[in-house]
Amino acid sequence: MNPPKLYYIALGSNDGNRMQLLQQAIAKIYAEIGEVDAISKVYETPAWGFQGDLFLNACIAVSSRFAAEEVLQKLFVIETDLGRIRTTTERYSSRKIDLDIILVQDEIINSSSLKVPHPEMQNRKFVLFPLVDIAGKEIHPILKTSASIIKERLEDDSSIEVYPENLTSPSKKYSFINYNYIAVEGNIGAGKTSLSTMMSQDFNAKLILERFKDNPFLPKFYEDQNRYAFPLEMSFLADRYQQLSDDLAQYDLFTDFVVSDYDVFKSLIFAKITLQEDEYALYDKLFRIIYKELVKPDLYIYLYQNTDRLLENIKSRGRDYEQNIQPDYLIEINKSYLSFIKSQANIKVKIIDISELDFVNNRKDYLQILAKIEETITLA
Ligand code: PH2
Ligand code: MG
Ligand code: MG
Repeated sequence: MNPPKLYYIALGSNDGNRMQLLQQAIAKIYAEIGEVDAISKVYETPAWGFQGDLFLNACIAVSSRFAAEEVLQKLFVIETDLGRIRTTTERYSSRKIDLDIILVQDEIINSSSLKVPHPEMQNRKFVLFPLVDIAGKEIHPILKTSASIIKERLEDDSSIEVYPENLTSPSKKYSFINYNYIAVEGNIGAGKTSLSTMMSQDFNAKLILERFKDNPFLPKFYEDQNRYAFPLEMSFLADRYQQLSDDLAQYDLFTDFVVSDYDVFKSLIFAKITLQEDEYALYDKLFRIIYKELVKPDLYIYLYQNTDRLLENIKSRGRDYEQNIQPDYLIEINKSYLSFIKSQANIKVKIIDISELDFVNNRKDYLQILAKIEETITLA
């Protein structure tokens, strides 16, 4: 999961209800592209390079996990949704909304569809004034100078006025960041690692990921279940106990916010399915002793995903030893999780049905999941 990148996006409008169009564009950028970290003042400027009505211009900083080409495509769709009509005849014409990528961190992009930094930025007051409000110190990766210095060197002598209204940020404040420890659970391939990684990036949380790769019994187990189930489950339990007790001890659970992509109880859930009855009885005894010692999550999230999509995800992530997993096995794991969840009176659990969602590729779906997590705050 790529960490978010910081995009500076210039907004302009000289046709229709300009202020409303800028605000609507920001709302859509927040819903489709990423967190809006900063918003400049609004400036009124004469149309530059063509005859037309006065523009309102502004600039925003957006942190997004999407690649620049994807962001460009999404901006294009937002422009169209807001009534932008592109004429092919003239170079410039009046427009309801124009959304341009100005800077993407220190990246230089030179594709046929996208040039970053925006090749005209150093010549335009209507870009640099708002940009410097929020990004004065950012260095232009080709000119090797800061946005503030580029602004001082401007030769554009057109007029520019601060507009007396401000744009507002659509960003939400979430109370769930006050939890100390959230565990994200779910079936194999449900998206536990993706969701916990995204949350840790966006909310500055410490991330604990299961070290599944290190388990030497896992590939053997998928070859010969009966023979390797017990050592597999024992070694998972030992690893999980060690990791959670080490990692959780490392953080100050009163000040840090920790997210993990598993909860230690999964050991018992899997053991119940994979072990013989007598083996399971022994395993359960050991599990209870270990479980007592561990910090429990303040919130246990269960991502429910349907079997077909689990199988698709398992296929597309391509771990060799997982490729023979059968639908029945996944169905049984899901049942086992749900019966565990029912039996837990002392842990706050939130089941989130993600079978109709794609939170990795679709930010609206991700925001919907965050809203569901936020609901748990008001639950007793
Ligand atoms: N955008 C243009 C051309 N001219 N002039 C002003 N004042 N503001 C703009 O945003 C603008 C422009 C091409 O995108
Ligand atoms: Mg433009
Ligand atoms: Mg444009």
